[in-house]
Amino acid sequence: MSPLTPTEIELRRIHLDLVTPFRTSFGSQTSREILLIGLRTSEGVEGWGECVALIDPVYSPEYVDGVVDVIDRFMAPALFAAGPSRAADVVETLGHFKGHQMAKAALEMAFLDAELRAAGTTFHQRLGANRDRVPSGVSVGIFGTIDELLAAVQGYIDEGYARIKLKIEPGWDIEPVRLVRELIGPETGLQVDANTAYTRADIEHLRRLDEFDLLLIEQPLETDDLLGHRDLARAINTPVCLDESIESFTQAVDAVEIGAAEIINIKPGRVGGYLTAVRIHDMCRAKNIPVWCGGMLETGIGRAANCALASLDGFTLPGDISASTRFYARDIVLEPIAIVDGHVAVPDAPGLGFELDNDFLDSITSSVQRLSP
Ligand code: OSB
Ligand code: MG
Repeated sequence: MSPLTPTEIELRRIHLDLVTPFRTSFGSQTSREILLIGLRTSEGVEGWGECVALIDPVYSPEYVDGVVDVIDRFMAPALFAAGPSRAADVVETLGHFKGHQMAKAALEMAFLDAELRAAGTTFHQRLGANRDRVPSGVSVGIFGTIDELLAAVQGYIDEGYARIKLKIEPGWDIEPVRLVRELIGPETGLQVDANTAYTRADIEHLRRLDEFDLLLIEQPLETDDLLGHRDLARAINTPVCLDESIESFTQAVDAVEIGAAEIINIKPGRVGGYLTAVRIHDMCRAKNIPVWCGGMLETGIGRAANCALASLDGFTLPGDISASTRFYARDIVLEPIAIVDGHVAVPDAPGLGFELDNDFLDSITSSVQRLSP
């Protein structure tokens, strides 16, 4: 990969309505305000990244306005000052700024897309991944009634999804899981995600999930409660998987080492970028810890990149890589991710693997800010 010299970093905010409200233990979303990063370079190359930060700091500390601020004031100036850079240099260039993983990841992603396009290479090739399609799982929100939940799950089963993930919280756990397991039968993969809604006092309660043969329970306890997750993992049979708690390579190593993470949900945005995600994947593979690719309701930009990442061999569980239509009536890319036989195809276009639908993108753009050296 040849280094690229950034001449402009575009911060573009877009608005997209969700096809159906998505409720988790941290809140309900009906639309998304997403930050896209456009990178232009003196070599005449363009690349795009998608920031996975939500509009409020309710999943992690980051939120869209904060990301815009930290990029505008600190990160873009550092990248301009660094001059010609490869995507692999971005982590180090931004390394002296603490935290802000999603901001860093989105910037690295734009460099990655640009340099892959310049080289005429796909992300999949660069990763040296073997599979050309990956199984597709779907994340199902919390509903007002069990009937609505079962109807939604049946719809996803009819679409062919390879596994179902149910969002849970206290008061919406054992019974919904029991009824969904009855509906989908013993063969279809089923897992749950609590987004930190439980405490160490709930260990006995969560043990009741053991009878449903779940693939895993994702992030039951608080983000910083690694020892609580270790104790839970020892107490129940359902494998404990961490999402929110893993914000870096080191945290992944430590969580595995102490037995707090029996499985890891790898989200590139949460860990500071795709290249760090690959390092976590490699480490987990060496330690026989299964990983899967999480989702953050991405547009076709992030979805394309996630498909390529998830085609690495260590991603042995289906990811939250659903069809674009799971969340959006119309995607911002020309070839939205689609599901065929329960799988999504790994993109084979140079770059991260998407082409923007520029007319539609412009029509949903709420603001554009252009940063230059
Ligand atoms: O915890 O995995 C999560 C969406 C937003 C924030 C956090 C999470 C999720 C999901 C949806 O579960 C995953 C997807 O994009 O399909
Ligand atoms: Mg999660």
